[in-house]
Amino acid sequence: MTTHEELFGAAPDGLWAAPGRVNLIGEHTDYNDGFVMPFALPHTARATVTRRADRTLRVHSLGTDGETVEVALDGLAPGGVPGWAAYPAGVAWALAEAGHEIGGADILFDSDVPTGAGLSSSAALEVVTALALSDLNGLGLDPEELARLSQRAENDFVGMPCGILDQMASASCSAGHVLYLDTRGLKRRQVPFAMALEGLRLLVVDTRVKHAHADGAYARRRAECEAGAKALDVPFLRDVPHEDLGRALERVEDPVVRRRVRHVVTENRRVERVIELLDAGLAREIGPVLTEGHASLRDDFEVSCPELDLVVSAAGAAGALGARMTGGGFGGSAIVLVDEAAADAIGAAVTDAFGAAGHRPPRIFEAIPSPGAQRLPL
Ligand code: GAF
Repeated sequence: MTTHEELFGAAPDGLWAAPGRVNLIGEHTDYNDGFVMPFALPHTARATVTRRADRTLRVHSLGTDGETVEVALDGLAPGGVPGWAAYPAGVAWALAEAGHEIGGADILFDSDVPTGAGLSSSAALEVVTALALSDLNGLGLDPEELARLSQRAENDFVGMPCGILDQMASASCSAGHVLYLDTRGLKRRQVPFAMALEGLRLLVVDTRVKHAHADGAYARRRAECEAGAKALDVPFLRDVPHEDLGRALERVEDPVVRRRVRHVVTENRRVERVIELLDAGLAREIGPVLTEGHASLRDDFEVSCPELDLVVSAAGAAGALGARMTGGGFGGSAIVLVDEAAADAIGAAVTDAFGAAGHRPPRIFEAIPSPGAQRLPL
């Protein structure tokens, strides 16, 4: 395997890691100023970095075609860097736009966060870059600043209008905890989530499908939510209280927008229900709330797909406590809450159902709440 020294001719100054995530509940709520509840996966993007004396950024990824991409820090402009390198280059651009002074760097990336699986491989790449450049340039940025700069890179440099869920998860999650995050003001609380202690397991089922046009559909959902907020004369759908939902829906004429509003308002309420149950030590009981959330994403928000629906129905039929798609949707992954003793049988039932439907077998693994971005010993 190519080493940092072979590639760049110098030993790295440091090693950093940032994780992918799953979202337990709170989907498509972040860009509505609402609530989310992710936790970090043990899968990470890792970066070894050497400072350079000039103003050049060289990036290389072990997971891609082997090209080293070289960009001039002073010539960075949105849309100017194609492919995966737009993520780290976008972070360098966002740092400069925010007035931070950074020098050139050589960065070698390696990642085991599955790509295209809805598990935030892009956010992991952004956040690891932001943290490494912050540390190496003595910027001392906190997790919130790292997440905001990474989101800015993705929104304005890469051109994907995501919310801040993925970047905050990667930057600020904590091992053994789920992050309860209010995306309005980024107030957050780390909530203990020790499933094993309660005889539970949370499985990730990566369907290994990514349907086309996902990015365009995401942008459309966001616009529909903005149209809903406008129709209701509120800044964001977060400002529609759950108890006013019936009256609010009567005021939205467009039937599509009405369904989007209903998803967002009920989803924020589901996050609150899950947090109440976790705080009361009733983790088992979150299962039905997860499954209800899936139905809302499938029917009202229309971001699921046959493969994700199959995971949820097959897992439910095999005795799962609850299941839902996680992340943006249109393919990617689902999460399945199971009793530990039933985990293997439920995983096998989902795999069998995929076979019977003519789909490739899914990739199934256990989700262990893991640390957020950090510097590691070399
Ligand atoms: C994607 C986006 F990047 C997040 O910001 C979030 O909106 C999510 O989809 C849906 O909850 O992961």
